[in-house]
Amino acid sequence: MTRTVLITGASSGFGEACARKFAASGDQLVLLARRAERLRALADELSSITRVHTLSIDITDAAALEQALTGLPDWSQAPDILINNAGLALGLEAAHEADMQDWTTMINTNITALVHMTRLLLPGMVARNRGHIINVGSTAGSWPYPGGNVYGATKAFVQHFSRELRADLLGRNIRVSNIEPGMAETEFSLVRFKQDQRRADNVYDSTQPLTAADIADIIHWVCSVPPHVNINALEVMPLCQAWGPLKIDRDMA
Ligand code: NDP
Ligand code: 8X3
Repeated sequence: MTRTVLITGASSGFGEACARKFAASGDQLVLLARRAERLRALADELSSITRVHTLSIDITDAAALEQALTGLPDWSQAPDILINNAGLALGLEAAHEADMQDWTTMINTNITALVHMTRLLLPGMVARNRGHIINVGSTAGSWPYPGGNVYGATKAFVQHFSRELRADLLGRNIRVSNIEPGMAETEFSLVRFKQDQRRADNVYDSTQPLTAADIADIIHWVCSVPPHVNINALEVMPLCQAWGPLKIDRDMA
């Protein structure tokens, strides 16, 4: 069966890789991001194998989001799968030094826009009694690290919101899954460090991080298990990443 998949943050990284993966399995796509040219190039490439519609909007613009969804072409008006992937980290400063605007942007994108998109699509899924919401959380939602502060907290929200959705949707054929990746090489660090390429490269130096394709393969699989199976959460790290011991400051005594 051909599924309609709406992917937010489809202009790079996980979202772009998901677009390629779902297109390859014959699913039709609605792709959302701000960078129109990136989306257009991807749509041009994939339109030889499937139907693609693009929404070049800022997902934090509530009015633009609502308008874009009301203007969807007929074939794409009933998404079977929503991949809530658009998101970002900004900065790695300690909480007392972080930029308040960065915090606001992360909250608006990773929490408010994700909730808004979900609220807009969920009534249709409930009416059709069919759907799957994939939220892209992070290991940062479970495991704090210095400088993660608001970013990690937004992903903790996404983790718990995913569980709350499952509770509300019990008894319906609607699945909810939170995918929680660790270190993956995408444009994530370039965005976090505000286009400082050297700083971004340092994050992945001498490691073998996850790739966007790794995550797309996992999301595609989570959407392809039998309909009675719900993957609630899936945490994944590269083999080269794990926890360290809790820190102890021995100068404080
Ligand atoms: P990228 O920076 O490569 O991709 C982020 C995507 O989000 C882009 O397509 C970007 O598009 C889109 N986006 C950001 N802000 C907005 C906005 N206001 N409106 C519309 N689209 C927006 O990073 P990743 O692929 O790594 O990130 C995808 C998700 O995965 C994020 O939620 C991130 O937090 C999460 N994640 C990433 C990890 C990693 O290590 N890479 C690990 C765990 C989770 P555009 O700029 O064109 O708008
Ligand atoms: C992205 C992974 O560890 O940089 O969510 O926060 S991390």
